[in-house]
Amino acid sequence: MEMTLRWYGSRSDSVTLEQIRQIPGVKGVITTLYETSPGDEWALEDIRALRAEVEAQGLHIAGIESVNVHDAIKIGLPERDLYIDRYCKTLERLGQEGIHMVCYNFMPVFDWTRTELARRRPDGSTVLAYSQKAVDALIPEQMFASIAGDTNGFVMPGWEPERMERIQELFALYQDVDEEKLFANLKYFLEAIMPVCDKYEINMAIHPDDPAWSVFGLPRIITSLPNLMRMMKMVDNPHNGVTFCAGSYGTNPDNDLPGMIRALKGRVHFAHVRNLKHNFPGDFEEAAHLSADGSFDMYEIMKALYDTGFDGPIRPDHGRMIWGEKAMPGYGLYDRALGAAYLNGLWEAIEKSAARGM
Ligand code: DNO
Repeated sequence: MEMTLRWYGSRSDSVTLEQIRQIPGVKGVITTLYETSPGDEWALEDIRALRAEVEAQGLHIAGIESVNVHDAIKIGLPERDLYIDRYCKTLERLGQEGIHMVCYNFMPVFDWTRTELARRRPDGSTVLAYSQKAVDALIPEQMFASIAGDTNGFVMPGWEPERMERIQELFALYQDVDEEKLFANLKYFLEAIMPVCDKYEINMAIHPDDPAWSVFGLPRIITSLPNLMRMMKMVDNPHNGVTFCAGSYGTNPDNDLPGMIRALKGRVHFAHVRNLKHNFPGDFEEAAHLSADGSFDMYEIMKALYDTGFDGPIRPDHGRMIWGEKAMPGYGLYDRALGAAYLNGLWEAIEKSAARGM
């Protein structure tokens, strides 16, 4: 595995490359062209400039999160072929620039969903949280407004204001898309991009739906092991893989996280490892990475990655806001750096125990 940190680029992130390279063991960043929109074809010179900027700090681009998929592809509209074509061109250029892992998602309308961006915990830190009761009390149009005040002035990925303005229109377009249709549209997309992935050795890593169930009646399919196995078999190519995001799958306590990793052996191309605390059914909040602070056994998650020979990029995921930092919710420097150090420690212990036959 390679420890990395997500970085939104110098125009959008409060965290700098100079800071990232001082986190022990972090040599790679996971980044994107944050100013692009889903459906854009990425220009080679923009990819090159991003790469040069990262490499000038002695780091490298370990993968892209995300090259977003246009809604026409998810809905299956006639213009999807045009957007797939652009997606392929983007993949081709990333491959040419030595980038071989691309994270994306197939969630309709909303990317990840939280109802609070700054829930206060007893130690004074703040975290992202989700309450099903709060979602049930909202209509989708209110969702964005309800969290907009807590973003610390940052544009949250997946929650861009332009996107939120089109919510009603998007809901109407998804009206006839059920789970079966969404699976079929995902298959169509994957089959179309696999030849480029084969040629440029690009590992596609689908991000789970977060939370791992339907929100506002929209279909969501990347939620559980049976659905993942269906997706892996549906396009049985090693480049069709997953982002194992512990925090997203773990929203559903029925998902056995280490068991899922083991079952997906060889198809986990990217890992987001973080912890959550389940308070009661339908209410969870994010926690520090440490096992004891939340509901997951982080050792077992890292052990499953180790045992299955995981060799892709890994990153600590959403951190708490601590020590007075003002950053994009979930993406400050301090708690993610603590997370990286902790995950590196678990990995070193697992590796050494294995070498000693323990
Ligand atoms: C949230 C992230 C997601 C993720 C996308 C991948 O913090 O994990 O926004 O990047 O779903 O396309």
